[in-house]
Amino acid sequence: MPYSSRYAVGDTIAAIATPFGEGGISVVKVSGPEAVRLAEGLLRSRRRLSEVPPRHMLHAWAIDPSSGEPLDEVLAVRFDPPRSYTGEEVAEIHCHGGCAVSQRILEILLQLGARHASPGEFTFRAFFNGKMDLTQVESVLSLIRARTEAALKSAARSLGGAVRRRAESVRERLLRLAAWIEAQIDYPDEDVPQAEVEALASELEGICEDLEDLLERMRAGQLLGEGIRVAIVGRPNVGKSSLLNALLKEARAIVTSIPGTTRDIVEGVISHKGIPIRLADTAGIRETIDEVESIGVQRALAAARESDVNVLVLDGSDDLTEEDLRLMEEFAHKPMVVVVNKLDLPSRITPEGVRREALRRLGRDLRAEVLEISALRGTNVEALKEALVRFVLEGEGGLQEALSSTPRQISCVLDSSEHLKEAKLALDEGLGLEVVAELIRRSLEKLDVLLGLSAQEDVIEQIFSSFCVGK
Ligand SMILES: Nc1nc2c(ncn2[C@@H]2O[C@H](COP(=O)(O)OP(=O)(O)OP(=O)(O)O)[C@@H](O)[C@H]2O)c(=O)[nH]1
Ligand SMILES: [Mg+2]
Repeated sequence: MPYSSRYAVGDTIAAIATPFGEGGISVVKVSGPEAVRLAEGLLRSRRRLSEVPPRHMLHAWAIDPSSGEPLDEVLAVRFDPPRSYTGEEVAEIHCHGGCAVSQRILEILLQLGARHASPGEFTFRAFFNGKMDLTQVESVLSLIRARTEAALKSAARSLGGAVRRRAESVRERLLRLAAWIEAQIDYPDEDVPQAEVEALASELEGICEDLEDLLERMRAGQLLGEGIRVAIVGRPNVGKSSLLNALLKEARAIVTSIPGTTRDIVEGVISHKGIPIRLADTAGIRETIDEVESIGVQRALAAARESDVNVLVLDGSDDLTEEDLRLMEEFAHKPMVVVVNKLDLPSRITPEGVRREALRRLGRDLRAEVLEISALRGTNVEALKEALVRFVLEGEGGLQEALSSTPRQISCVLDSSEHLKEAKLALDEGLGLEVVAELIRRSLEKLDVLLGLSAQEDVIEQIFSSFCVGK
């Protein structure tokens, strides 16, 4: 049973579910055993809320019980357990938008005996009552925060239980394997029929593949929510800041002809095909004795390490330098797009030339797209955006089936999958069924943490504390 000392359960809670400020309507939500009775304490209408069928709107007046004065003309609705968001009895009062009315209705409900809900408390009750697992809880937040349509879709899939169903199916298969091993463990290993050991090995492999597939979709979902982190790097004066400005279509970063202009990281976010691209313009990388610039160079290198993909900018009006090749070598191990800038000037570098030099330097083909652009004129900047999202579309197994997820979820699935790979290895190496069983048990534990079946109190509280009041 999920537990949290922050949230009590069993009493009736109330909160305003809509944002503070002016709007068409505001919704005051009440959940708990007394929800309908408390709402009836301030509603006047021809029928009582408890007499109307659940999920049917009732037209009513909200009355201030202390004065008998009408407050607002409202609509009210009730949901009976377990068919409500929290799984409990729920009443909602939909009043006119604006702060005063909803605030007064809430105050009356509190006077009548409701407790003001803490942030995320309605969702905690949904989790507590088994209406949602922890992955669905986290996708509520992703849904609220989604900034693009693609992110919204992947959050909706996770909220619908796509991660939960896949994790549960793996869990059930693992439980079956664990039970089978349990039954064999009393026999010496050599007595277990070889065919059955082979079946175990192939089932383990199949489950590992399912987890890998789940991971790929979750990573894609995370990229959709968080965006692709892109670091624009290169030696000084090649046009990195000009490129950032061209991508953002605004003069965000300072551009001058003096090498070493950018010192700190300059950030901006754009969106292409529904995928957020988080850009970081960085200081030109070179050896320097200037203390400020040198810190900037360290930050540039850190940004390039932490990014999902790097854009290495070269100055096409200049010769390819030793520094350019050194940077290419340094970043070649991760996704990269090489940009030959200043296409509007007479060119001294071609994409073919870049590939030839890279082959000589790296001893293998450059696994990166090479694009010619002009940051000054905006030529081919769209093609660069396209190349950046293509990397995600191809690298993360497509976004059609992306599932929104959090780093916590990804690390649970990753750990679970690692333990299973170890289990498979242990089986192949004949380490004995007891070792295999122990590794399967560890893998199962990680799935339990993922779903919140055995989540610790601090993890639960950390997740719910990022919610707003009324959710
Ligand atoms: N002709 C031409 N000039 C460009 C282009 N892109 C940048 N420049 C010029 O190159 C110079 C350096 O541009 P920046 O964008 O400041 O270069 P940077 O790479 O950010 O330089 P640092 O911040 O010093 O590392 C400026 O004079 C720009 O106007 C381009 O596409 N064509
Ligand atoms: Mg710059």
